Amino acid sequence: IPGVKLPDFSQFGEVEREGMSRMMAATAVNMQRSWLNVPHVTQFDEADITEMESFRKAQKAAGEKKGVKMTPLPFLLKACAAALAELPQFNVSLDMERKEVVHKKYIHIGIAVDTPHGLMVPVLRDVDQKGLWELAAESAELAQKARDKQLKPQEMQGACFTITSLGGIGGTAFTPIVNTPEVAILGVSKAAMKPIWDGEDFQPRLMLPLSLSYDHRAVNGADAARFTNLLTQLLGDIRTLLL
Ligand code: CAO
Repeated sequence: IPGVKLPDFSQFGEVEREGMSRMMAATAVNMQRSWLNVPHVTQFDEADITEMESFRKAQKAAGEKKGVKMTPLPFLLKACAAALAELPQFNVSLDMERKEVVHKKYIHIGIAVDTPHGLMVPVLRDVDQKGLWELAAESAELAQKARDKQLKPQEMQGACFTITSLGGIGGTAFTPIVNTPEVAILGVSKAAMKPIWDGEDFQPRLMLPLSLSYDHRAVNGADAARFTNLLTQLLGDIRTLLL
């Protein structure tokens, strides 16, 4: 690709140069690799999490006893694990050299963690086999290790899918970059109370914006709509996660 020729910025005003950290340089290469290799499409949807949130808030005392904070993230992990099991075309990698699709029989999910030294993506293993408390404790521990630069290389490997949640910060939607060789990533924005028509009236419902970016070589648009549909069903009635 044509390079970007930099002008001498000092002709426009004062500037200062600073070396990139190793992590910033590595992230830049990975992002560009994904951006250039993967034909990206992003599917948007909204999940009604009114009941999920009242259940989550009701766990506050139990969480204090256990020393674990229940955020929306464990519910998202569980719902994504169920969707990956139900729609296994999302749990693959493409081997373009051998013209093969690699189907994975395990469900490991990466979580994007914002740290002072850059973006890190620790991986929770066998998410389908774990409960919400276990996922809450493990994701908090991995996020803390990421912030403390204590993650081991194997704790950042093997993800089938990634969740990137900006819900604690804000925004209504975004278009995440697929963490190739995974074929999809779920972006989560900030839940907001909205008037939703129930057929007779508008009801105040807490709506969670979802942005699913996917590799269009591996997944087609109809499947992406099925995936976000399924996520909205699972998050809309978390009892279905038990089925
Ligand atoms: N909508 C509204 N509120 C949300 C929310 C959402 N979608 N998701 C989380 N929140 C709330 C939490 O409930 C919590 O509020 P309370 O203290 O009142 O319960 C608050 O926001 C903070 O949550 P958190 O961010 O500490 O916890 P989390 O489990 O939601 O997220 C983690 C953990 C590691 C994903 C997060 O800390 C983080 O690093 N996010 C940024 C990821 C990122 O940078 N992505 C971009 C990658 S591409 O450049």
